[in-house]
Amino acid sequence: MSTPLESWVEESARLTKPSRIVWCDGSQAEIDRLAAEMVRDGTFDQLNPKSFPNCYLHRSSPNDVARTEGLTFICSRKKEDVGPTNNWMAPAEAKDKVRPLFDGCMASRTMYVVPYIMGPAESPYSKIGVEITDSAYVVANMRLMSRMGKVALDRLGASSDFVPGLHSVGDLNPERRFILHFPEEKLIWSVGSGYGGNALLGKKCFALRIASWMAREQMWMAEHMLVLGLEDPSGKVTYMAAAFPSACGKTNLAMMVSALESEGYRVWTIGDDIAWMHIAKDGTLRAINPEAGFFGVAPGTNAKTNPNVMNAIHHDTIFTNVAMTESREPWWEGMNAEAPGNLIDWHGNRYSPGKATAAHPNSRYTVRASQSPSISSHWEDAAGVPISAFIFGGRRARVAPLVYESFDWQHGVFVGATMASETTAAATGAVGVTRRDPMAMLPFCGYNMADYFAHWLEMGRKLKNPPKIFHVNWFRRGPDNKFLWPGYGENVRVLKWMLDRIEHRADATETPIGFVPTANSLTLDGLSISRTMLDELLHVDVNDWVEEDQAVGKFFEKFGSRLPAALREEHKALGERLSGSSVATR
Ligand code: OXD
Ligand code: MN
Repeated sequence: MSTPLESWVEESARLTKPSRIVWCDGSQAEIDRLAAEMVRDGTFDQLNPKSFPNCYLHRSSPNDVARTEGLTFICSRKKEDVGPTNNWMAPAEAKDKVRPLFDGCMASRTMYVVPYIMGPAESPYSKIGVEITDSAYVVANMRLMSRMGKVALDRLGASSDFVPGLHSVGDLNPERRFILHFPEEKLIWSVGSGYGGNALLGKKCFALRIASWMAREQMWMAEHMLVLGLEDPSGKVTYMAAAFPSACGKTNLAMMVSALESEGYRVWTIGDDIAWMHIAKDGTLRAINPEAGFFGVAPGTNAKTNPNVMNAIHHDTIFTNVAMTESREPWWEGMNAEAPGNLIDWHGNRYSPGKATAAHPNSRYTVRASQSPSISSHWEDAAGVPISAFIFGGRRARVAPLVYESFDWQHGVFVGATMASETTAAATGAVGVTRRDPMAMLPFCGYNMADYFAHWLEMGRKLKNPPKIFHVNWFRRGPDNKFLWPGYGENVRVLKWMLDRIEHRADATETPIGFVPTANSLTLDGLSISRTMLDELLHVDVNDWVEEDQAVGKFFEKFGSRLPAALREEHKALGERLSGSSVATR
C-alpha cells in the first residue's frame, strides 16, 4: 500500500513525466553532488573557494527576477472568500487551465521530491510540506530555508498531514506562469518561474498564503513579520514581531548590531520574514520562525547596514543575480562606495559602469539563519518565544512620524490595517508608488482581508495580555529630501522606547494618531541629531493626516460591508480627533 505522499508523487509523475525521480534527504553528500552538477550545467558559478567556501552564484532568467503578484491566484470555491486584494480563479477552471502546462513538463528532466518542515523539527506548531520540483536550484535553496529531507520524512511517516506543492520552471515564459493556491485543499501549484517567492513553495505560498487560511480556521496567526529579542542591561529579553513590506529592512532590523550595546542593549534574531504565532495555555502569544534561513535582499547590505549578515554569508551561501568580481567574489551596489573594476554583471556580461546596475535591485543571498552571530539561543524553542509588542512600518517620505504607539489593540489593528508604503523592487511593477499594504500582508494574505482584520480583532479578545502595537517609519525625509533618521543600528533607540513603554517607564504625548515620544523620552546620547530634525521626525501634521484619513476611507470602501464595524469606528474616531485638533501637535 502506498502512503498518501507516495500516491501524490506517483500521480504527479504521471502528469509531468520526468526521466527520473530523486527523493531528497537533505544530506551534505546530496548537496555536494547537486552543486557539482549545477556547476557543470551552468546553473551555478562557483565563487572563490578560499574567501567564499561552498558559495555559488546563480543567474536567473532576466524575465524571472521577482515575485509576480499579477500571476498569483487564490483558487477558493467562492470568489468573495479571497476579497478585493487577491486574484481569484475557480479551482476547476484553474486546474483545467494550468494542468496542460504541467503535462510532460519534466520529460528528460529530473523530478526532485523535497520533504520539508516549516518550523523547528520538535515544535508542535511546525507543519510539513512536500515540494515536487524540476529545479535543482530550488532544492538547494529549500535545504537552507527549511528543515529539509530525512528529518521531515521521519516526522511525516505515513500521515497525509502535509501541504503538497507542485513546481516546475516550465519554459520560464511569463505568459505561461501561474502561482496557484488551493486553500480548501491546502495545495500549491507553481509553474513558469524559478524565482524565490514564486518557486520556494515553503515560504510565501505555504508559510503565508496557505498558513494564513489555516491560522484563521485554527485561531492562530501566520504573519509577514520578523521576530527579534531585545536584551536589556539586566539580561532580560523582550520579544517583538515587526511587519514591513518587502525590501523595507526587515532582515537588517532582525539582525541589528545595536548602537546601545555598550549600555547593555542587544538584539537577538529569531526570524527575519515570517512568524507563526499561537495562543499558549497561559494566554500569551508565542512565536516560532517557520523558516530556517534568510532569503535577503543583497543591494544596500554592507558592514554598516547589516554586519551580522556580511559575516554570515562568507560560506555555504547561494547568491542570486548579484555581480561577481575578478576574484570571483559576490558584489552588489551599496556593498562599498565604489564598484571594483572588471565586474561581471548579473546577466553574466562584463559590466560597464554608468549604465544599469551590476547586481539586480532584487538580487538575493540565501543563508542558514544559524550562521548569523545574532541568532538567539531560543530561535528553535519548540514552544516559541512570548511576544510583547507588534511593530508595523513602511517607507514613507512624509506623514508617519518616527514612531507612535496605538491607544489599544483595536486601534492597533486599525493602524496595521491602514499602513502604507512606497513600493520596492521585490515585486514586479512600478517602484516608489505609495500603496496601502495592511500588516505588510497585501501580497500574502490567502483570504479576504476584511476577514483577516476580523481575525486580528478576535485574536486580541482571546489574548490575556495582548502585545502593545507600534508603528515606525525609518524613512521620513526633511525639507532637503534627506533622510532624517540614521536607521540601522540606531533603530535600537526606538526599540528601547517601546520596551520602556511596555515597562511603563517612558513618557509620550497623546496626538490624534496615538502616543508619540516626548523628545526627552528617547535615548539619543551619542547621536548627532538636531532638535529641529527630531521635532520634524516626531511631528504629526494634521493636514497630512486629514489627507491620509481620506485615503484610508477610499481603501476601506473596497471591502464593502465585510469590513469589521470596529475598523469603521476607528476610522470615524480618527477623523473626529483630527478635526478636533486645529493646531498641529508639535
Ligand atoms: C521576500 C519578499 O522575499 O517579501 O521576503 O518579497
Ligand atoms: Mn518577505
